Amino acid sequence: MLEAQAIQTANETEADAHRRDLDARAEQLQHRGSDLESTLERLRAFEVAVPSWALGTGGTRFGRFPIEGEPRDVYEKLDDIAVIRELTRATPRVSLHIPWDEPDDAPALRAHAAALGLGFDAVNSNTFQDQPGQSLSYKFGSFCHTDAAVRDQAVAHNLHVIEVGRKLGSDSITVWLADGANYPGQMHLRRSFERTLASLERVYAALPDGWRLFTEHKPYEPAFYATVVQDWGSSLMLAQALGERAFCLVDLGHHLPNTNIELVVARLIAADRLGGFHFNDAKYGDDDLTAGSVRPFQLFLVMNELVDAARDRGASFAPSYMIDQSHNVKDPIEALLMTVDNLQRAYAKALLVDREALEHHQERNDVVMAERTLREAYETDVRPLVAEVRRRQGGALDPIAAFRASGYRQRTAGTRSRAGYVPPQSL
Ligand code: RM4
Ligand code: MN
Ligand code: MN
Repeated sequence: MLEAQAIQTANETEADAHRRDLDARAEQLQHRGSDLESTLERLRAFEVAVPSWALGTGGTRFGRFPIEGEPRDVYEKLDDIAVIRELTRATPRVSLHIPWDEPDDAPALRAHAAALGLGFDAVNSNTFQDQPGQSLSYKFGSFCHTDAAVRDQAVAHNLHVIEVGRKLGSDSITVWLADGANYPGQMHLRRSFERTLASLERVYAALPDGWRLFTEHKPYEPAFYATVVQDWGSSLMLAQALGERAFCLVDLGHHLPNTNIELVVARLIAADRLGGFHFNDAKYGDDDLTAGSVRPFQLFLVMNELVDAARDRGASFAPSYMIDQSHNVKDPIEALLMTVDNLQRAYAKALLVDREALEHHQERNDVVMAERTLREAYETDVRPLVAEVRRRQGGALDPIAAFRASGYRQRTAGTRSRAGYVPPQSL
């Protein structure tokens, strides 16, 4: 946690400038016919889960450059996520990865989280790597494997992950499969999918009451010729075959270049199967960069679909929002603070879209005015709105400035000795 007055002290230095910016924005919005208070209220409802694997410095297969003070275990990761929650007031849940962050004592971890004001979002299974001591290898797949014993092992792992999640108070499991082939002919394209579905059916059958199962598609990597769950169509086929508690998870980095991701989102909403997101950004592939850093307009267009769907569907429309990033060169805490801020900005802009006007222009095929309606919202400087939502909940006007001023990283550098410490996985 931060020291008691850290956020207030940091906010005092920004208070006057913030008030001026907010007043100016309020006047502008009033002039346009938008209501500031109701926008702030809806923006406040936006929450996103932080993945346990994002707090240590990430890496690539070429190397990893750790920083002083990064967390050494899952308890310290939660401590860091609690700091992100204190500063942003928008990250009350953690998405846990098993076995990377497997708790030795789940009730103790749950109590540690609760003391920090945190709960648990979807738990994530891992059959994309062999773990030490594991009897059978996933080299040629897990759920799709030709050998029933390997499939059984992968199913058993997922049931274990559900059990851990149940103890933590989670209510969903995300399954991302690396299963696929590197060469033509290696894998029977239809049968591998059938075996994957049959394995997932066993996981689905074990879901506790009130739980949901998310399948996450990804076009390539680590399989470079064919991936079993390569796209949203395959993911949707699985969800529809499994049952009404199975949904598709959209990781923004899991699309081929130029894919219209907002259209993918719209289709999954239409099928009532959009389960959630892994937010991040990408230039080329599954780059796991800060959400909104490279393609902020795309992020806005995705948020626009979500706000539009919430308007049509009401309270029943509640996808899980999660982050999935790897921080190779930024301090992970600062990267996540930036991420949450970027997500809130994109969401705030989407809230400002004049939907009546947009529909009016769409109905009349007025292309220019329809596009201008979107641009008007996108080009609004919503930073004062996002800061105000944080301030009203006790968070920081400028989370990164407050974080730097707090000295938290210097303190952890002093207290988290790396002697005997095994660094996190490089992906
Ligand atoms: C995958 C996928 C999963 C994540 C792993 C670490 O590419 O995005 O969601 O758990 O990476
Ligand atoms: Mn992901
Ligand atoms: Mn990924």
